[in-house]
Parts: sequence; structure tokens; C-alpha cells
Amino acid sequence: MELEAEFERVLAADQRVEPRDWMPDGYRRTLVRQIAQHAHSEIIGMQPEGNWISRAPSLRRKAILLAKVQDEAGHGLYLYAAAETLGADRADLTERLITGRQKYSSIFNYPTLTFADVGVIGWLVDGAAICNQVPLCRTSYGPYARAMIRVCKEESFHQRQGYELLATMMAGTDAQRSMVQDAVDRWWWPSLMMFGPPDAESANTERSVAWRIKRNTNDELRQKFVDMTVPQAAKLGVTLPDPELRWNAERGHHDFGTPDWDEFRRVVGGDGPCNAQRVAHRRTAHEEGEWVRAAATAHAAKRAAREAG
Ligand code: FAQ
Repeated sequence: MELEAEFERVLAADQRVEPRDWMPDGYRRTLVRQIAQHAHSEIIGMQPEGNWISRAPSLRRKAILLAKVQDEAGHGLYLYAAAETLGADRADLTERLITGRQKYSSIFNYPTLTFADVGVIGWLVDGAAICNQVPLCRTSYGPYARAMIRVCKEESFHQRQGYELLATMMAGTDAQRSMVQDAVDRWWWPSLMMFGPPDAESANTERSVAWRIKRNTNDELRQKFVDMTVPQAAKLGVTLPDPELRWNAERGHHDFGTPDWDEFRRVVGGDGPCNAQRVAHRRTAHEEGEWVRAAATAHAAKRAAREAG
């Protein structure tokens, strides 16, 4: 009881819960679920853009894209490490991902058809990720909050490179401009779905907000993203594909249309355009990396034996 009171005190004081502190089982389970999904998203999220590294239109764009995709690997690693502080086993999490028992963000199940998609992922997908992750810098679990601070700094660079890429294309030819508009049309609604189901259908939000794991609800963050993105779209000269999108002076926010939640459920359920390909690719990479893990384990064992003897 005393331990539980201390846990509640830490939350109420907006302090951080640390790995060795007592925490309710449900709090630990929720964190492992969210952090693992987040880590998996970063790792699977390397694939759509990775698809364009070898075909980037210049050395500069290739170097930028390579750095961005590499950052995503780093984010995945920080997050797996944060999950490990809760007692999760990294190999087990990977196994759950490649056997379809754990989720990753719906957004990465859509294909990247042209180089404009790289810009739109930076602008919209990283933009949505930042909106969602900045409040997570104040999440109640210390290692997750600290990982988010660094991740957010890198995501800001990602978002700006996307916007800059698109601004460059929009200043180019008509064909380039229509390529950008086509990419915006395809990615806008999936980006809104990144924030999760509407609050009324979100099974976890109420509990997670009470535990201060989530600092905002899904709908609050979705609204924030729309409000932030509309002026950027105007500046770029692209149209967001939503006829219901308009400023509502009374609310002080933009009104917007309803995402296709049936599509969201299908994609999360495994039936999106690229789900099978994404998981198969991850599984192959894992299997082909077996020798590296074996060599690293053997090396660590030899070193430990040397140090002991
Ligand atoms: N996709 O009750 P809620 C990035 C699931 S950013 C798939 O509302 P919760 C950076 C949810 O897990 C992307 N599944 O759930 C990058 C739950 O299922 P469960 C990753 C989704 O957790 C950029 C069920 O639906 N960011 O990677 C989605 O309270 C560019 C009911 O939903 C994060 O993970 C979805 N979109 O709220 C990388 C941020 N939405 O587990 C490369 C941290 C919901 O009960 C390139 N996560 N579900 O079986 C969060 O903030 C939360 O987990 C939410 C969902 C907001 C995503």
C-alpha cells in the first residue's frame, strides 16, 4: 500500500517513475506495449524511405535520406532499450513483431511511389510524429521521456528536410508540382490515422492519461496536427484533400472530415497495401543477421571469460 501511495504521489507531483521504482503491473504492461509498438514503428518505418536511397536524385539528397533512415534505426534502439528497463526482452519483442503478435504504426503499410513521397513523409509523417512525441517528453516513465527528448530533436530535422524537399519541387516544373500534390493526396488521411482511433473508440487512452503515460488524447493531437499543417500547406502551395477542411472561428480550430476508419482497422489488422511485404522484409533481415548476433554473443562471452580469468 505504501508503495502504491508513493507511485501515486510521484504521478500527482508530475515527477518521473524510474525502473527500480514500484509500479502497478498494468502500468508496466501498458508501457511495454506502447514503447514496443513505437520501437517497431521506427524500425519498420525505415523501409518506405529506404526504398528511395539508391534512387535519390542527387548526392545531397542521398546523403540526407541515408542520415534520416539511420536516425530511425537509432530511435528504434533507444526505444527497445527503454522497454528493456521494464523487464522486456528485446529478442522476444522482435519475435512478436515478425510473427504479427505486436503492432507497429499503420502509416508504414503504404507504398512510396515517387520521390515526392520522401518529402511528404518528412513533412506530414514526421510532423505527426513530432506532434505526438513532444508531449511524450513529459511522459511519466523516466527512460521513455528521456528517449523522446533526443528523438524529437532528430524528428525536427526530418520534418524540415521533408518540407525543404517539397518546397524545392514546388518551385520546379509542372510535372514536379503534380507529383507533390499526388503524394499529399495519398498520405494526408493515413497521416491523420497515425494518432489512433477517435477518443470514443480508444480502449487505452483514459487509463494511459490517468497514469500520465499519454499527456493528450488521440483527438486532441489530431486537431493540433491539422491546425499546424494547414498554414504550411498554403505556404507550399498544395491542397489538402479534404473538402470539409475550414477554419472555425468559434472553436479557434480547423474543422475537418472523418478519416476512413474502416480502412484504418483493415490496415492495423494486417490487410493494408504493404503489411505482408514489410513484415516479410523485417523477418528476412532478422534471419540474415543471425550470424552477427551469434558472433557478438561469442565475442562477449570470450571477453567475459578473459576478464574473469
Ligand atoms: N497504427 O487505445 P488506442 C514514427 C492501436 S511515428 C497501428 O488509442 P494507444 C517516426 C493501439 O496500439 C509512429 N495501431 O491506443 C517515424 C491499440 O491496440 P492494442 C509511431 C494503432 O496506445 C517517422 C488500438 O489501436 N509512434 O515511427 C494505431 O492508447 C517517419 C487502440 O488504440 C508511436 O508509436 C496506429 N496508427 O494510442 C519513423 C508514438 N493507433 O495495443 C519513420 C507512441 C492505435 O491495444 C519515418 N504511441 N493503434 O492492441 C502512442 O502515442 C500511442 O500508442 C498511439 C495509440 C497514439 C499511437
